[in-house]
Amino acid sequence: MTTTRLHGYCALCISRCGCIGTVVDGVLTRVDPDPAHPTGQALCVKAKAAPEAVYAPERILHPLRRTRPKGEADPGWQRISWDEALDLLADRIRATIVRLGPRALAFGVATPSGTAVADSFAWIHRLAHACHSPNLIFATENCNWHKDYAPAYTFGAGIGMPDYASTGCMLLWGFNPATSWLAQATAVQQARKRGAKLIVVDPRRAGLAVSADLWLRPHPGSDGALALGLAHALIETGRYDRDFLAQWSDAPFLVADGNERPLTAADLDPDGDPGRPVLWNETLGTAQAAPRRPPNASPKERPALRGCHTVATRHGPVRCRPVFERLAERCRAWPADRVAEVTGIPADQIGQAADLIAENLPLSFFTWTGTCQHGNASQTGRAIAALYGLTGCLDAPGGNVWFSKPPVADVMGFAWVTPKERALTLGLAERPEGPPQKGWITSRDLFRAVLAGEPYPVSCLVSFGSNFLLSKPNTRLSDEALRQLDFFALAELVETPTARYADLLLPVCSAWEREGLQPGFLVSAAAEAHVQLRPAFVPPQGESRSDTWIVFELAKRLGLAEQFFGGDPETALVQMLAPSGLDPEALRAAPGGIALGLETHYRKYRQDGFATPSGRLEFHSERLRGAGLDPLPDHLAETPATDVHFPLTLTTAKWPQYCHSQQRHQPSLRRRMPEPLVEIHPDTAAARGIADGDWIEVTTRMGRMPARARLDRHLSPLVVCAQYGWWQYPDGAGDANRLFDGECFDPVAGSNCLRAYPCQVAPLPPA
Ligand SMILES: Nc1nc2c(c(=O)[nH]1)N[C@H]1C(S)=C(S)[C@@H](COP(=O)(O)OP(=O)(O)OC[C@H]3O[C@@H](n4cnc5c(=O)[nH]c(N)nc54)[C@H](O)[C@@H]3O)O[C@H]1N2
Ligand SMILES: Nc1nc2c(c(=O)[nH]1)N[C@H]1C(S)=C(S)[C@@H](COP(=O)(O)OP(=O)(O)OC[C@H]3O[C@@H](n4cnc5c(=O)[nH]c(N)nc54)[C@H](O)[C@@H]3O)O[C@H]1N2
Ligand code: SF4
Ligand SMILES: [Mo]
Repeated sequence: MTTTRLHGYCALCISRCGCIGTVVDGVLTRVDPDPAHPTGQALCVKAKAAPEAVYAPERILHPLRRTRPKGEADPGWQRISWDEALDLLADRIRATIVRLGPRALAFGVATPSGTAVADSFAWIHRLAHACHSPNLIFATENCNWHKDYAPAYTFGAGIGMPDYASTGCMLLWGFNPATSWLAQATAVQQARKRGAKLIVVDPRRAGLAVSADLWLRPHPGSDGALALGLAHALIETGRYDRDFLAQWSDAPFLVADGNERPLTAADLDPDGDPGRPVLWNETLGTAQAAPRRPPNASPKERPALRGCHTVATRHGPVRCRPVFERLAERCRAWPADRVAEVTGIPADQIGQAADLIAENLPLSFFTWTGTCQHGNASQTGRAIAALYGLTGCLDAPGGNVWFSKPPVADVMGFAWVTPKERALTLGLAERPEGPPQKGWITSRDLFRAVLAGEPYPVSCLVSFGSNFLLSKPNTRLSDEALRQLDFFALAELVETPTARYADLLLPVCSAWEREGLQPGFLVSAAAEAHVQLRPAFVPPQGESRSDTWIVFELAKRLGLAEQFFGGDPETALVQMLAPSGLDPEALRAAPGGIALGLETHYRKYRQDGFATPSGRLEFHSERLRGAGLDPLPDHLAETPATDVHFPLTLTTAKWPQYCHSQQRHQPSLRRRMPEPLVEIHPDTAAARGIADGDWIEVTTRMGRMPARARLDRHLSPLVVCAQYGWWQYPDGAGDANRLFDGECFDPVAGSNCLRAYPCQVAPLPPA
């Protein structure tokens, strides 16, 4: 018997937990934590079930071609060779481009935060771009957009990472790391042992909320009101970092009353720079151009943050207020009483939260899908970012920090899609400031193009994972569109409901059967400096191959070998790693990973400014105003609203046993969570004659979904929390996405209202 122990990391979710795999006579038998790894303190049940995932009888092990019409229960899969499969796919891609242009060809990819497709994410984008397709569908608008991209309107970058090692207070907002990001949960617990405070904002008392210093329970979708209310509590008591705001934010910049236009130096002087903002010098009592580079020239020239000032411009007197005054006014609309009314959080808890924050600086925060799967997600994100901006903790020790990352080459090839082609990205015209600017499209836009040819027809979809039928709202639309596609190729591990609409099914090996590069593990300065080339623990099962292999083989057949390093993934990896000074061989020789000697510098803005148009943290965004949007954060209630028929509010959340629609076929995980659950308050249940464990149904104006009731007295009686992603039941049990319409979405980002949707619950009628 030969036993080998191999260093690696679990690639199943964003946590990328360091691990050690045990292989006995070529068979993966177990996976354990690797405590020496920066994210290796613990593993969840999904990693421990790795052998089950590899050897699952449900795995697709050969390329398969459909022989029967779509919609029939049996696709009539015919086994074909890889050569046949790749030739067929290359032919269909070429034919689509010739007939309708590259815009008719869309690519898809599963979420890199909840699958291992992160291994190949960049190469899949490179392929789409090399084909000149402007359309790539993935989950971003409901997933990472609001933490990684949208905050750029305020911070010039994503939210960064809490500096857990030295933070004073942590604010986890619609984020449950105990379920969704084990390495962050571990870091939070370590910080708490050190004495750091924890505030959790979540409609459910889930995960770390149980032991938090303060758990705030907002009504789903009301988070923007809470953020503005907390900001109000800090502003009105003067508990903000005035120096930071005056020097490094746009807080002092004057904006004209009425048209909301920021004044520029050109308003003061015909030779003034129209790109230079204007501030009110409190000492001199006059308006002046802001210094070209902060900090302000002399401490005596104190810029006003408050008040209303009449500025003598070239065109006459103009009444102006500093951005901060305007922000304060927005926040003033949210006194604790009103916030309490809208969020359901007692007013005194809002004061307590503000005190905890102000008395335990530095503050760090993390927010994820609890705030982003909403029709008002962009403004909620702006409000939370503004609240955070007040503390002056951004990129400061113990705040949210952009740790130094291992430098690797950007291989996505974004620039290969010409501006003219890029302009065709679906949804870009409607939401130019959202994900379409990166070529990422929503299911609604893609499926409309497929079904109605609006604004132009899309006929061919090539997707690397993703289970659109279960993960996107408006299941009916997804169903019709997938059926309607001229050609749909899907690279998958198992035959999902989405796969049943594929014309061509390509077998993908699991992460445990392939190499994967992780340049940086996110959760701390040390973790982020760690680079690892995860080895394959065992060879690919059957004829399954990695997504990267498929991309490179397909590229060669499409005549794109040149763009793909001669079609050789190894050469590509060498190129990708080159800026880091590492090469694949060095990494293979150090399977536990290599710690680069990267130093994290704090407050980098003092050198470089923020990556915003003004170089400062921006509470007022001219880019948003220019796009006809509100330049300041605000809170607007989501629609549709509850009514007599649907008086309850439906939200959804994740569970430790599964990622999205995956893993239900793995017996050890299924035993822990055998059936789909819906959480409801005992009073809500009792009023409807529902007992714990009963099968009930949740209905919305879109449809119905059966699930088992789980009573939870910590929930609001008005809130229902469902699971999604179950596809093992014929009547759609546990598939919450059939309950959401997909037509209620955020006007900036296109994110769907998946967390505050009017619903009703009832006992399941007898069959
Ligand atoms: N086990 C597991 N881990 C995962 C994944 C998975 O599917 N399973 N998926 C991965 C991916 S792709 C992602 S994006 C992350 C997501 O990670 P998280 O965002 O942490 O995941 P969720 O549990 O969906 O949502 C977090 C919390 O938001 C709360 N919530 C619901 N509605 C609201 C609301 O209106 N306001 C507020 N403030 N909170 C609300 C829920 O109760 C939940 O506890 O997890 C990643 N990790
Ligand atoms: N109602 C509701 N809906 C949601 C959410 C919610 O909270 N509530 N969360 C949303 C979020 S945050 C996200 S990210 C999306 C996720 O949406 P999807 O990305 O569609 O995620 P899954 O449904 O898990 O489907 C992923 C598929 O990819 C396959 N797969 C796994 N690993 C690989 C791999 O390495 N290569 C390939 N080719 N395939 C692989 C899996 O077998 C699985 O079938 O769902 C969203 N949908
Ligand atoms: S949290 Fe679980 S699934 Fe995610 S990387 Fe860690 S062990 Fe894997
Ligand atoms: Mo996600």
